[in-house]
Amino acid sequence: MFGFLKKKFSSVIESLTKKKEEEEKLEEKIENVEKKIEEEPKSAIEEIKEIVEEKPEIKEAVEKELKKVEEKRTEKIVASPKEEKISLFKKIFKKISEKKLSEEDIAPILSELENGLIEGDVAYEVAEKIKNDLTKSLLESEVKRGEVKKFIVNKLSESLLGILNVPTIDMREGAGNKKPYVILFIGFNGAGKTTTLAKIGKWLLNQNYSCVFAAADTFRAASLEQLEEHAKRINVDVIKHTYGADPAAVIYDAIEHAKSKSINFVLADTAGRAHTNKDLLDEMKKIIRVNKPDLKILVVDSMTGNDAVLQARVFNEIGIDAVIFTKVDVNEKGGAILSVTHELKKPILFLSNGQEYENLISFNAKEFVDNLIGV
Ligand SMILES: Nc1nc2c(ncn2[C@@H]2O[C@H](COP(=O)(O)OP(=O)(O)O)[C@@H](O)[C@H]2O)c(=O)[nH]1
Ligand SMILES: [Mg+2]
Repeated sequence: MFGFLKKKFSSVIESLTKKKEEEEKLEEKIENVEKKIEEEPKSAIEEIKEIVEEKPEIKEAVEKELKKVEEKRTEKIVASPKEEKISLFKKIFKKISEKKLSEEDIAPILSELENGLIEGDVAYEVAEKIKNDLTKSLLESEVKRGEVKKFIVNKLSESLLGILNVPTIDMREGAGNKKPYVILFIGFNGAGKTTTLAKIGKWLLNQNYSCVFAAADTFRAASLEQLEEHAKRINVDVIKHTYGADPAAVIYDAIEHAKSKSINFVLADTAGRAHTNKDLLDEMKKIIRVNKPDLKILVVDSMTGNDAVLQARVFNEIGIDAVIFTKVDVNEKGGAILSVTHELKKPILFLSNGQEYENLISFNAKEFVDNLIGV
């Protein structure tokens, strides 16, 4: 699951850690030299020379300054008070310190991160946001010695959680206040609506809630039979009309049925045909107008890639309350999850990771992020 993004994150974390550690080492060396100037100016000069050996980009400038210092003769330096010594070396330290981690140093690594994210199906603006967040933290924050990797992992985690931490919704709480609690499953063809609906039905039954299915995908061939098969297997009622019937009326009947039998949940399947979005959306609007569902869940195939954001936008015209991503078991990338949540700002309720009823993971943003960045 999400192996591609995991690999990208881990390689970027390693590279950035290395860069930051180099910066740390340099800082340490500068501190040491500063301390030595008073007691052992000669060896301090030698150490400065060593430092600049590793920094070809500042070598010439520093050596020029060093020459000026040496021209004042080492004896004089030795004899002069501390302040004077430090001021003699001031320009040198400034030159060396200027070469702390700069935007230029980390730009290639962060571009690698951004490209990796985009390749991993993260939308461009989201990848850009993650990159900018990290750049800012790396350039602005003080990092404790030896805690570089932890720092980078935390910053990356903060940025991802900033996208994913959206107040969640618990349908079981909702059902405590309203009977029946009506859930609409919305999404493109093949996204996994019917399968996910059945899984949630089973998940609710396991917790002693009762459900009825509404077969409101009256469009797709075999859709009624598919839902009936699930209903039979887990032993719930299914309310259906014929193919071509008005889906709003099917759901209406299912709600009446639930009321008469005091059933907790109506789980309504819908058609995901996409040949004209307008037809589909008009049909959805009618379903919503007539039945006033309590929860509208968008089911998204996590493999959809960049198109996922477009899908989310199309369906959000009717107002989406929450999202479920399917097929994460076969998804190496996973970026659509970040992009769609960034777009909709709606909670992810579950991840679906297979075709069995129990393949349903309650979504936890922190766990998801920890898994992605290898905590
Ligand atoms: N591997 C995998 N397949 C899934 C998952 N969810 C659904 N599917 C499969 O995807 C296909 C389409 O699912 P379906 O529920 O009919 O989609 P719908 O058109 O949105 O109702 C079916 O073959 C499902 O078995 C999942 O989480 N993992
Ligand atoms: Mg279906």
